Amino acid sequence: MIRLTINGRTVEVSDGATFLDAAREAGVYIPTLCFHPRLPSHAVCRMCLVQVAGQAHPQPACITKASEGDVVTTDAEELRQFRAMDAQWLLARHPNDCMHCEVNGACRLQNLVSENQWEDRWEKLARGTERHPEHRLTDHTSPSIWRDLSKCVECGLCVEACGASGQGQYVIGFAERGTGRLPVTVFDQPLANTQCISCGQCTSACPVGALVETPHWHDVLHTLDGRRRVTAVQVAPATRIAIGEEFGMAPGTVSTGKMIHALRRLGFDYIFDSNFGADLTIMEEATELLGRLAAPSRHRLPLFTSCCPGWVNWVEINRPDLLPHLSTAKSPQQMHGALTKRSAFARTLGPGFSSGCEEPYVVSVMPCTAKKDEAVRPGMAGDLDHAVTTRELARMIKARGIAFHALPDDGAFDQPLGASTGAAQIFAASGGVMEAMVRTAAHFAGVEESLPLEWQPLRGVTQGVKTAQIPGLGKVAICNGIATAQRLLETETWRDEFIAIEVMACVGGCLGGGGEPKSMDPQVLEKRMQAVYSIDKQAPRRRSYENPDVQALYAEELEAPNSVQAHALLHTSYAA
Ligand code: HC1
Ligand code: SF4
Repeated sequence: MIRLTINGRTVEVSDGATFLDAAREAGVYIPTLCFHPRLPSHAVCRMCLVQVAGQAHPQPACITKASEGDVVTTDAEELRQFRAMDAQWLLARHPNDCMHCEVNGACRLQNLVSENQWEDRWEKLARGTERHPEHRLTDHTSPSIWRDLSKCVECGLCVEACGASGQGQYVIGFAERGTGRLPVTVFDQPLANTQCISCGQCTSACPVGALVETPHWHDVLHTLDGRRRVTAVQVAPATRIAIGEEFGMAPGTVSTGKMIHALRRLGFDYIFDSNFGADLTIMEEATELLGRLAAPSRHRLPLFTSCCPGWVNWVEINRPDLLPHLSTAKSPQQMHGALTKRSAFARTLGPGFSSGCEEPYVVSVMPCTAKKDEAVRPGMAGDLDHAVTTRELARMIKARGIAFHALPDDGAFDQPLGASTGAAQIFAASGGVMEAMVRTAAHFAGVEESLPLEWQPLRGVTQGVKTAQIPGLGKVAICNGIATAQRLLETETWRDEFIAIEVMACVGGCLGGGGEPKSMDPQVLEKRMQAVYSIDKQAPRRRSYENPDVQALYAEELEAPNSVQAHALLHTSYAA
């Protein structure tokens, strides 16, 4: 351990801790902009400069390691001057349009300006205009991600999140020097023309509004305000355990009931649960797995899960030879949307769900930016109208002045498209789709009695491959993050070793998705994951085949998993 003093307070930290770590331990606030707890720091913003006794120049607290006996000052007038000068440089090149910015109220630069009363330092200068004319700074070509590089603060967090420290996709990298330096795509192409998989991890890392999810929440509010059709919303399993963070609640707080009340106040007629779709996905996917295991040829094994659209995008872009391995089952979002819009099952809900010219207006709330892309992809476009992120839902709630924290936590989903099991809830965590599938596949294969319900080796947020041997079925693998999947697919053994592989593009699974609240808590993924498994633990039913409304859907309309009727509504195809 190391003992040092910060602003007169003595604090003990472990070897290797930075001054920023030590300050947090001592309860001392140091401003930061380019720092992110889960990505490497490059100390480019200089907001965290501190004075260390005996050193001639201030040091960046985010990368400078503490030493025994250090005496550190964080709030000297000289440091305030340095920070103000750096902020002036950033602000001079930043557009003065906070009121219209997608991250207004959630921007770390805006917060710094407000905390330090730097508003008068906002004298606009042109930004690299010779090298980057205005039309090259904004890019709205992707269905999932918008870029506005005029807002970029050059922190480099998007480059890290997309590249070596995160997704391993290297879609974004720095180009140029000096005032022209910007994180651009390869050959400065619009995002839609690149190998971007739409995962949104760059938007999660961006501290400002340079990278955001393609915003659809304005359209949703507009439609709700002028409502002429029945409106329905479905909510992903990962949203209910994170939406509270947008309203100051601790990571891992389950706020399902408050969220449902908020959606009703926004004006939705029906609040459904994507978890119903997740149970249905398991019925289809488990049946598909057993069918492939029984087939004479192994050429479609191992089966790859297909509910993560970032992963599906990656396969289509990078390894079209693997497309036959993907489950043809649509994701829960798409299954649920297709059912809400086009099934006889939903029509029993009444007028507005009727077939013919009027379909209900259907929205999904997802922790994921790639779900926007999935909602418009060929073969599935039309299953729903808009996919918004958890962050966008928070913006809608704030825009309508709904006091989220004051809402009662007893809201309930509408039925029958709102019933679900614990197996559906664990979809939100890396390993959860596989664990849910094992629970039902084991039942279908007649080996359930001898197997545990919970599979601890498949759980956890640690990056890497998790595996388990399932007696009576075979060995399964989980790739926690797209970079892990890439590494597994480079091995020789994956084809023969596993019967099924789950891939979630984002580390942690959907609970770490690119549309979840941005968090500076280093433990945020663990806390959200605990919340997911606690919901499963308390659920009265924990296996997808036990969902009574899923059973009713098969009995009344679809006959059986993988039937012709099920294929027409619930399955899709892929293209290179
Ligand atoms: Fe997911 Fe899924 S779990 S993909 O992780 O299969 O986004 O939460 O909604 O569709 O149910 C995301 C989460 C989500 C789908 C389900
Ligand atoms: Fe990279 Fe994902 Fe951002 Fe695309 S969405 S640029 S793949 S981090």
